[in-house]
Amino acid sequence: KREQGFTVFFTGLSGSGKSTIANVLVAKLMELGTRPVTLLDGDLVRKHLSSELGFSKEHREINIKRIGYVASEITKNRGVAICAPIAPYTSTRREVREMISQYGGFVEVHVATPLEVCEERDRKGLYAKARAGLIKQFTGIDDPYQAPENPEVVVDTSQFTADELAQQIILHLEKQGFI
Ligand code: GGZ
Repeated sequence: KREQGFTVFFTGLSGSGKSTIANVLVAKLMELGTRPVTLLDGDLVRKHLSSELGFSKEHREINIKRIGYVASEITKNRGVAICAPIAPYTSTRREVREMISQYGGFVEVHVATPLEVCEERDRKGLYAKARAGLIKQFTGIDDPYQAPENPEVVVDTSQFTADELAQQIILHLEKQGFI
């Protein structure tokens, strides 16, 4: 297992805190300084890698498979990939898991912030727009989110800070011998 690459794959609703926790995790892993760490955040992937895609089931699947492919290449080369898309479909997440597991570790992290909390925060105003019908196929409103059944880690953003949650993930990675 030593020196194996690995992927931490966050999944959760828009506004659940995926990016915030992922960014703290990246900083902590970089501090350890052992291996290169690559962040594949939902926003940036959509801008640079999936700019032609929308939010239909088909397009979300293509988007997640692209992220999975890049993460699998990083993992294969013994790097660390941190992915933070919504990834609402169980079957797509399973495919990504299978693709990556053949090369190294795969740690699925469910950022389990309830819809009501994400909507209440609504930091980008997207939920209000979705409720008003201005954004269609919005995850949790008029599009599905299939919660993972057996994620390696579930994080609870109502009880802990992003720093504490990133630390919980670090602990899991240590226990598994990835770091
Ligand atoms: C969900 C949407 C949508 C719809 C735009 N549904 O909070 P954000 O703004 O910054 O993150 C969300 C991001 C989701 O892109 P992903 O690539 O992570 O989604 S997926 O994994 O399903 O491919 C949100 C914004 O894009 N956004 N329209 N209809 N989120």
